[in-house]
Amino acid sequence: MTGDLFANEPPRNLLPFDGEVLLLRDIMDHDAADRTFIRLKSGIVWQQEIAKIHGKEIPVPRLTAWYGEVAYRYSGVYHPASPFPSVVAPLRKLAEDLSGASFNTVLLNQYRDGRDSVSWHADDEEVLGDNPTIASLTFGEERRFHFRHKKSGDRISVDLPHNSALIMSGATQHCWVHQLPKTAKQVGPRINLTFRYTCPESR
Ligand SMILES: O=C(O)CCC(=O)C(=O)O
Ligand SMILES: [Mn+2]
Repeated sequence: MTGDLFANEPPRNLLPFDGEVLLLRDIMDHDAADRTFIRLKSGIVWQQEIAKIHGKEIPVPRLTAWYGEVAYRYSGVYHPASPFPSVVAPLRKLAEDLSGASFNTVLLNQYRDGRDSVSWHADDEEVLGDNPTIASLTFGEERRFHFRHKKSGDRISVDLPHNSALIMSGATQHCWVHQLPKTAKQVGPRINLTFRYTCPESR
């Protein structure tokens, strides 16, 4: 499969050191990708999470959903195990085929417009294990994504197009932080799914 997909342009590591990040384009047939976006947008029960910052309750600037075979505590919110919906199950299989890793949990983000964002962070929680592989699928509007090295401050930017996968592995989460900043441009919605393997014994 990957042989056909990347026959013309094999993906190269976007990071100069301390990790590996590959951008895979056109991960499925164009019509299937458009249908997947529509099904995710209307078929997922999207949540507006509220973060407590210095005692103040602030709506998180994006909509989220979470599914997984194991329970998970994220930003102080307990998510009981809940099965992958029918639109997400084949995307997990695709993410596994593309990355060669296994995933049992997924976090979905919907960025409604340019005011939605996710700020600097690394997905380096203990329950994700050492050097986790994370497959991050994009459908909908293209947005710019940034990496910043935790020690040197080096920065890398990459535009994440519709129907693409960003595969992050090796030391990426330990050595780099990432963000999806707001944009002043008029942009439509973007949906992102980050597939992860969460250690069940760490619940
Ligand atoms: O929207 C993205 O591309 C990334 C989201 C992200 O970093 C996360 O959910 O941890
Ligand atoms: Mn992340």
